[in-house]
Amino acid sequence: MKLQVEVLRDLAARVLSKERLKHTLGVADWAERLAQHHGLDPLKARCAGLVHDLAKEVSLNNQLRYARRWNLLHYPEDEQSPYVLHGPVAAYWLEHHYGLDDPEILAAVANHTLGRPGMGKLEMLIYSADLTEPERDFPKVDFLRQSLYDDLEKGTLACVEHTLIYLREGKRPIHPLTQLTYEDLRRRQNIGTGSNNA
Ligand code: DGI
Ligand code: FE
Ligand code: FE
Repeated sequence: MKLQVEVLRDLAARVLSKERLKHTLGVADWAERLAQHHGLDPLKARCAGLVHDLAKEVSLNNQLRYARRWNLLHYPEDEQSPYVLHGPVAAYWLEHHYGLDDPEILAAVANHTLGRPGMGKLEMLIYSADLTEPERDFPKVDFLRQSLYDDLEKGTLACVEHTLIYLREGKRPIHPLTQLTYEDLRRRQNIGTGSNNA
């Protein structure tokens, strides 16, 4: 399937509320800019940004129903915190019902909320751009934006670390994939620097 930005933008505009669309367009712009800066494919980044939250406004009950039907439940926490399912549900729908066949975009959409160990560059980009798009406003957001601009891997690690702290402070359960993503990114960066104190 040829990637057509206008078609995906229209799709997002059709299924999302005004507020969520604004966020979505912010993610798409910021992801595209970061992709250009880091030598990644800006078109893929924009497309992934445009569709990442496509299932976000489906009721949680229906997200759970789809996730069961499509075998997307892998952890008990998926059912305990079903709002983490909108990425995998959107990716499955885009692949099987919409014909989107780019594996990097599908992975970036599926893993944009929790990450996963072994994330590729586009997955990191969408995970991080989602947290730091221009509409986001929290004390550390400018620091995270600059980190991402300086170094995508280090910036993504800082984003996952921020999410872990935010969840802990709010006494919310940490999904195993968030923890595993954090440990994986730390390990990869230690290997990159030759350090062995993981
Ligand atoms: O869909 P968005 O709001 O744009 O952003 P998102 O897909 O990153 O979802 C953000 C929500 O996901 C936010 O409320 C925190 C939550 N989240 C991310 N990682 C975890 C998590 N929630 C729990 N309980 N555990 C996690 O590890
Ligand atoms: Fe999301
Ligand atoms: Fe989002």
